Amino acid sequence: MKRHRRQAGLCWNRKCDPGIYNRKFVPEKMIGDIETVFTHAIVRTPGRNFDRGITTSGLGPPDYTLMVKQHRAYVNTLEFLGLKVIMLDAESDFPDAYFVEDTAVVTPEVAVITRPGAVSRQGEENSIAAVLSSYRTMERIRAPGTVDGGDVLMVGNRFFIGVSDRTNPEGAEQLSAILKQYGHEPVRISVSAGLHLKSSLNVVGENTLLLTPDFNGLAVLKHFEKIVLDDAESYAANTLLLNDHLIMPKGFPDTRRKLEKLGRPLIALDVSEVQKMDGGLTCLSIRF
Ligand code: CIR
Repeated sequence: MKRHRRQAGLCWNRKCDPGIYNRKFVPEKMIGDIETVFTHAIVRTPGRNFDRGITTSGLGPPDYTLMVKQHRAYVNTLEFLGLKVIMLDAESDFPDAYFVEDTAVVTPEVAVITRPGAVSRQGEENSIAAVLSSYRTMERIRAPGTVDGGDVLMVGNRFFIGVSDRTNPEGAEQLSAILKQYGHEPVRISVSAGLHLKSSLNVVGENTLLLTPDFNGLAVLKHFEKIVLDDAESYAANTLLLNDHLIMPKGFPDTRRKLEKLGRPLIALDVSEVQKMDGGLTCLSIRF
């Protein structure tokens, strides 16, 4: 996989709120040799109708003003980490469209536009394709295949693809074939718990995964170091490793202690309103 080296100190946003970070940003220490540096992110403003999105959380009605504030803090964090953020407008027909991650899988070589698994979300991908076509060769998942980007975890050249209620075997097959064409190694995992694969499994270090107990013991993960979450903190599995920093949801002290041992700068963001809509930190952006 292609690696990019960021020019130290040139691209972080000094205007963002430093209060949300627990360490000072040290550009020259930021990029480990083994890690991809992401330079761009696509995000979408949550619409006023975001509370009409799909949810099973049972956490009560979300608050729009708080959601916008939390989303802004998320965008500030991406900018702080050096990413150029491409901000799209809300889509009135698609209340879940700010969960942009589900609409594309982007590798250094190709953008695969998905066909989201929830019928109410099919069509969100069109405006994302228009943006990504300026940056990558384009491929598409076609009917009857469905794929949600939340089911796809990139670990270097390897792509774990969750087969879930949203990503069907046909979609996983199409995505695997495309990824192989571009030299990547797809590995399928059956998603036995949680909405998406990345609701339960994420990469937090070169060879280290953060995962819920449900996914511990999978043979395809046996070569990785693992941090297994306490059941009560399973939501924190959706932690995002981005440009050498870990972005985790606020309010999960046991997970925080475990992640601190990795020695990476840790940023905890309040995403209470996102959680109410079954989403998490990874879902809110497409990073490339
Ligand atoms: C949905 O059910 O599709 C949205 N309410 C939440 C999507 C979250 N996306 C993600 O985890 N990648």
